[in-house]
Amino acid sequence: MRLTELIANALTHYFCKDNLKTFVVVPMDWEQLSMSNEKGPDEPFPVETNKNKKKSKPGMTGYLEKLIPSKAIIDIVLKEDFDGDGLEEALVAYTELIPFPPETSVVWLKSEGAELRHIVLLPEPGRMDAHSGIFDNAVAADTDNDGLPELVLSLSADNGHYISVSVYDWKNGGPVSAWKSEEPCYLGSMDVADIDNDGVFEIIIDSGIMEGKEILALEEAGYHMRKSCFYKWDGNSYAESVHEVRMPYLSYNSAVLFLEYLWRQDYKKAYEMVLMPAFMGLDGLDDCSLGGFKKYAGKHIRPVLRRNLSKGRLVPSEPYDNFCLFGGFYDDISVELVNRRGKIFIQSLGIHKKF
Ligand SMILES: [Ca+2]
Ligand SMILES: [Ca+2]
Ligand SMILES: [Ca+2]
Repeated sequence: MRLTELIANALTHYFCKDNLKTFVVVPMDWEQLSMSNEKGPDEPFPVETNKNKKKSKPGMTGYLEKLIPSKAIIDIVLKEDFDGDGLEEALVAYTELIPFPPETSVVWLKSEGAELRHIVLLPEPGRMDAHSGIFDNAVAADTDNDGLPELVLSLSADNGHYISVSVYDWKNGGPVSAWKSEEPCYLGSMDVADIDNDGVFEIIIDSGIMEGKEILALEEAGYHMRKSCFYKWDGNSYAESVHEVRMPYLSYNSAVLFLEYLWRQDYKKAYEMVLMPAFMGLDGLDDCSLGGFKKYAGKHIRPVLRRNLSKGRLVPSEPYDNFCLFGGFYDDISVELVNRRGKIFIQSLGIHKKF
């Protein structure tokens, strides 16, 4: 077929369409012509069109039902104006569990006139296998202060042990990779919020850290101390800053650190964390100095830690804002916490003999 015939053929199809209820059957040649005409030099993803001629549900739903394998699990559905043309596009992430390992895909679906077109957006290969996870979070938010949303995508891999966060921006009519977290984040979670109230969103990534292992049994399902970082657009890229861990992990981190300081006999640091005189009860009324605390902890707490840790590490239970529990061989140790003027203090420590 010659080029003029191709164009004429395509135009006929174009003007015969009335609305999105009718799928455009684009001739194969036109699809190729369309791709070669529209794909600019900077466009990194192939543009495809739906070629299925069967009758289908109208609109984006029908289009995607034909496109996505029927056994795939839909992870995320977003509808936003990503490219700033005033019309909303659909973004759908899905996972195919069979064959193993699972494979993830992200499809961006846009209407152009009465025609729907899609681009398959796959996660970039990183240190972890990018195709063997599932998308656990996706947010459309303006993180770079240009007034248009980017796609912030969190891929959870290795049975949820690691997440990797990517940002896609829209340039030259299609999505391009704008940023990705450097390291996979252990037991991570992603959120987007305007934490400094300047009208631009920051990307927040919380993740587990291995601190506390001196006293804690960090089994597979155990609770880990967490850290939090936020990533703020600096005009060129996303600059990393420390963010405060949210509750209940703020309490949990405090409780673990407190027990660890006592175990290491770092009484000064432990003392700075307690609410006095409450922590020592009646013993604290006459002397709640560092010296008094050291004597109290040496007599009532360290022997308990010693006898339990001689038999194995403590097993943490689900943390709460004001209460954290650690199971030892002989005793359960509870740590009660209180928030005073925005700071967490250790209010009391309970020892509960098991037998
Ligand atoms: Ca749009
Ligand atoms: Ca933006
Ligand atoms: Ca902000």
